[in-house]
Amino acid sequence: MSVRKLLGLYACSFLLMSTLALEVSFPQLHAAEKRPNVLFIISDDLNTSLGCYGHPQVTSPNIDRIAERGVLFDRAYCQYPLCGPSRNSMLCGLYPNSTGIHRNSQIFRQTIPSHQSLSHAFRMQGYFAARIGKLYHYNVPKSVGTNGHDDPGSWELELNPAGCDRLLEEPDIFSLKKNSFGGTLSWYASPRGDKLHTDGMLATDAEWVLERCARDKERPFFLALGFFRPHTPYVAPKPYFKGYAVKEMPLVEGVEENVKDLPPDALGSHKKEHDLLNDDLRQQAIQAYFASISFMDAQVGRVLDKLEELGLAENTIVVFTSDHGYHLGEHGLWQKMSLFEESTRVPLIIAGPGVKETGKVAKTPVGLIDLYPTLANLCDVPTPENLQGQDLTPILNDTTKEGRGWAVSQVLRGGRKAQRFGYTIRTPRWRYTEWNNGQDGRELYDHTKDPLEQNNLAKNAHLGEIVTDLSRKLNEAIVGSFPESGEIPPIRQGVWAPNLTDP
Ligand SMILES: [Ca+2]
Repeated sequence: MSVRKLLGLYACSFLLMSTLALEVSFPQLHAAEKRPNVLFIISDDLNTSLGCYGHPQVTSPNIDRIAERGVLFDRAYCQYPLCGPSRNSMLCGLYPNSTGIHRNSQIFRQTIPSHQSLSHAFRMQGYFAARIGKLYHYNVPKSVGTNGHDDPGSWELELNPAGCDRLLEEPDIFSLKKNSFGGTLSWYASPRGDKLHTDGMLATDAEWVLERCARDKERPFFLALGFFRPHTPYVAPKPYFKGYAVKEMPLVEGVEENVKDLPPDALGSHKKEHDLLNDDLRQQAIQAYFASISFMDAQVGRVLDKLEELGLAENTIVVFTSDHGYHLGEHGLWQKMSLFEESTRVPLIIAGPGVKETGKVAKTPVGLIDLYPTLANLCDVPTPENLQGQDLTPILNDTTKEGRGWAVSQVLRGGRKAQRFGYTIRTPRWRYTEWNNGQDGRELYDHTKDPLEQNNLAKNAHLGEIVTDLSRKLNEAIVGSFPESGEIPPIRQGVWAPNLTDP
């Protein structure tokens, strides 16, 4: 037999075996045209200051469009009010006690390296999975233009544009703390147009990826798009500032009176430089935060338009969310890392195939942890057995369904030697919080009378039974937030953990 014939036979049998392997590994590939795509949009540090969430001033016509054709979750909560821990939890479908990630600049491959992330599970079923911008943790703005603390195994394509906000304008940005932009309040009304900004470039890249996805009719896609705004620095093109007159920006009144009944850890996210704020600076900061939201919303609109133009909208599930909420002066706090409603509550909207109750609002508390099992179910993607969230599909079909009926969030206080957790549970009526197992204080708020959480009822004798009941519920949820071993997985150095060095 000639070498050529031998090679030919080998090639034939290899092809045959490859085809068989494909049949075995990807049994659903042939049904690809029926499987829905996923467009997963996440904004950074965005609270519910959106038109569709009833905000009286912020305009967000494009995110509102998603809500009109989907289900809006009115009580959706992050599991940890900080970028890295929240995103690892959401994308792993595990509580932070099970990912082992409670701080930024870490990735779950350091703690649970063999776990399949959300998009990894889609990849295993033949989906094309792409990331544009911030999905896992990124230092903003330092890591913009890099992979940040990304997990390469989650994606087939990663795009990291950097715009004028990162490359040109930093010397012009006003900041409460000199030369610090991402960690503190900082803002700038840019003279440059949308498409020169990082988030504008993200939308342009998303258009490009969608055009290529549209050509491949056989292969569904999971496109994850992580916008950076309204994370600090609040940089947006000037025209977006015009809709928000500085003097009309809302100031929080009566803070001193309000915080008297709070345990110190409840206010542990306060930063020293926030004491430099006066009312004028507060209003300027809020104006820039709102402008950044409207700018980001316009970029979301460009991507939605492209989805429609390409005829992809009908078979694409669109998710819009954020990694945690944000304070704008409530309880004297700014930014994130508290367990109050403003810091834990996130926008969450799911639209597209499989969502029956279009334009409806679901009131039952849910968590970002629920996204993984929900999207996997909607797309018939098998998941790891240890996921800890619930499938929201029944609520997408009937928004009066209660599901689990509560959501839990946690946060770390103290330095590495004195670290202790605070945990909070949100039910339809109550928020109940325990600091360091209750040893460092408790909080109880009745949302039917006190939506701004200004009256801590934890010490009211006549609510003793409520406190006992919620404490039991919270502590059961905490036990359930750990892996089967009961131990938080340690951070391991030297395991596969690429891209962990900041530029
Ligand atoms: Ca964030």
